[in-house]
Amino acid sequence: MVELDALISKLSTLGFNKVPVEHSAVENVEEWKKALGTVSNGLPENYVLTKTLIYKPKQPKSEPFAPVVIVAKDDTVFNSKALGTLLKFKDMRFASEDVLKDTFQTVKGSVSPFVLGNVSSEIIGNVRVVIDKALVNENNIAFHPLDSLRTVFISGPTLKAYIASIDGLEHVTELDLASLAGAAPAPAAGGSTKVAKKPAATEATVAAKTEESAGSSKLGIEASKETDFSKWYQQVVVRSDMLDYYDVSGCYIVRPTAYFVWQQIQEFFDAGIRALGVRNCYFPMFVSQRALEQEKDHIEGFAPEVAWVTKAGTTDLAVPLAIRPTSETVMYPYFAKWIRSHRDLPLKINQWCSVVRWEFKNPQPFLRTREFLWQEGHCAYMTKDEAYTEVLDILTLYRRIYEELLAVPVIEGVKSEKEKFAGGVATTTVESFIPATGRGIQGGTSHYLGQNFSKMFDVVVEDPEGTSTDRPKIHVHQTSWGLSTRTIGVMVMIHGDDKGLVLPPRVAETQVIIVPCGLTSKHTDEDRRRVTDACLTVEARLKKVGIRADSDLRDNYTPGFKYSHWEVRGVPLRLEIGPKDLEKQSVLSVRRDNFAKASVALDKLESTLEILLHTIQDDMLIRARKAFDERVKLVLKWDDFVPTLNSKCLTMIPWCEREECEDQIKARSTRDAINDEAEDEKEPSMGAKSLCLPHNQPQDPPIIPGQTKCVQCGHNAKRYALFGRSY
Ligand code: 86X
Repeated sequence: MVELDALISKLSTLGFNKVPVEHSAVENVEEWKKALGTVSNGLPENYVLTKTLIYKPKQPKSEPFAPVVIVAKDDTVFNSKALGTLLKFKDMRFASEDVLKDTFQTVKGSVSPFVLGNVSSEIIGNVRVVIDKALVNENNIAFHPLDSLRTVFISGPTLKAYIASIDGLEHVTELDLASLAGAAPAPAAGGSTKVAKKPAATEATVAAKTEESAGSSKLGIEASKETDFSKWYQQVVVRSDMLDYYDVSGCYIVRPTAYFVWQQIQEFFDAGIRALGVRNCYFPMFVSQRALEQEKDHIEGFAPEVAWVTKAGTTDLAVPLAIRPTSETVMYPYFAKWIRSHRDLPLKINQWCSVVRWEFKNPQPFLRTREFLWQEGHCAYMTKDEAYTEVLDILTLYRRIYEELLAVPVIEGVKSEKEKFAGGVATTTVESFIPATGRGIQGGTSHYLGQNFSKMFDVVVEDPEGTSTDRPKIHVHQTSWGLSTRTIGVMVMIHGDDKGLVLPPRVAETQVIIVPCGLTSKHTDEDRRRVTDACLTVEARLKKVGIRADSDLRDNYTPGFKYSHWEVRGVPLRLEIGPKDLEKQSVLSVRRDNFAKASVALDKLESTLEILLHTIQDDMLIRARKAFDERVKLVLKWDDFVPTLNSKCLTMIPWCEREECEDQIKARSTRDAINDEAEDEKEPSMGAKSLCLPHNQPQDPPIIPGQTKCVQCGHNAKRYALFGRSY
């Protein structure tokens, strides 16, 4: 696809010397006028708006596909039938959305002459371009470069030079389109019958209608990650086929592409915990009211989120049943039953399941959903040390899931008193960061519960050191830990780009997509078969060495369409195979993460691609870590704290660790409180929380006990803490 930067630099070689003007997305000329009316900088004094219409004339099957692209002044009314006659086409019809996307890689509402740059070499020779004479002497002609969020103003000569620069484009005509108004077909010789402009139900009306209903064809990504992050995220998760919306608010369908990622996480984690002696199991999803309330204290704050089943058919249940929001109250009564002697310890179990928390905050695919998939591990030990060791072992596994599978860097640490799980003694956490919004996000938690729950649920063993007459009871030391499908949302947010999803190879269901290309009408069926065979051979060779490869041999789609199709879906590597590649005994690889192309010799196919996939995986983590590191700022005085947050960064501060101070930090960093107008309504205005006290403390400058002061309150600082606005 034509890229904005490339387009602008090309235009500048053709006499264009302005920058594109940005505005809200527009779907028709009225909205366009309005949007430009709100632009304060960069608007020329006089300009004309345009419409670019694409037709697919009805043709005999024997003729090659010949779309017609009309570039006209927005208020030019013309008769398409007359134009058709002129161009020797019987029946002019608007091109379908399929043609827009397959041939021009665009969608309604974003069509401009620049989509000509997307047309494949097989088709471009048959495309007819008609330029409205009313445009050619204009100085500032408005077009959307690639999407409807921007406008460029170019001159008539630049427009013509651009069109002339398209390789292989042969049929370009300038026409006085307005003269084609009226019902009568114009004479075939291109003579212009002057007929008064007639507001007939001609193309102008039809075009306006189609532009209004433009919306999206739901294929490519229209929103920009940079300027409209939340819309971008929604489009990416849906259009990459990761997820679909469901008719229960806050609930989403996890589709195979995303579920595959989850299964890779499951496989890795299951192997990890098995090595630690943890066994999988499954407990019921229902909790009786009595059991749930057994740990009333810690449940209290959560009560509004608990979902209840109260009926079977029309009959009220005798006792309503809660659906587990987490399984402490489900499991721990059975810990009490199963654990009698120290020989029953340690007890280490994990379950993969879904839980339900009926939140009322605005839901977000993967990040905040009313039902979500997770694993919850629950273990019981004789001693604190054993328990705490496991807490940290699990945290390491969580970090490795993020870093090694999802290519997402995290910071390990421990939560503050205010942010820890209230039912436990200490909460350790892996914290990640979404650069696009500047917000931190908790990635997973591993708790040391101490003896709090064992006291509530009476999970005890007899002291093995005791005598036969005096065996005091010892409450066990417990841990619990959980990681959810939020992982997937974090991965999408960090790696995705304006073309869609970018998957790290380790979690991509398809790691390599093979696309045949370079076949033109000049090639024989034999050539075609040779290319297809080569694709299938390459696929088989890759599968044999464990690379998840697939070929896209659909014959009703152009290579360009297939490229975008797999780009939106995040496939890490594309192989293009054409007749010329086969002559050279090589194929062309194109990386999804940075679009780098390389020629791959067929005799080194397997080893080269194994290395390439590892390189992509590694580069993605390196790139993400760099973006993270750049945005964690050491802040040593309060005056820098809020400005740092406002520049979409996290802060690392010497901190006293007092809850009162944390409350003050939150209050003082809320935008309202500081009267700082949000530049973007969608930016977080909430105050900062402590995200964690990192295990890995900054060393420079060191915290000197009794000397280093807390950045906010001036009390003695204990450790560095990571603070930020967060999800
Ligand atoms: C806290 C604690 C803990 C096992 C984990 O963080 C990892 C896996 N559990 C979960 N928590 C609740 O206890 C809770 C309870 C109720 Cl009733 C609720 F509606 C929501 C909850 N959310 C979190």
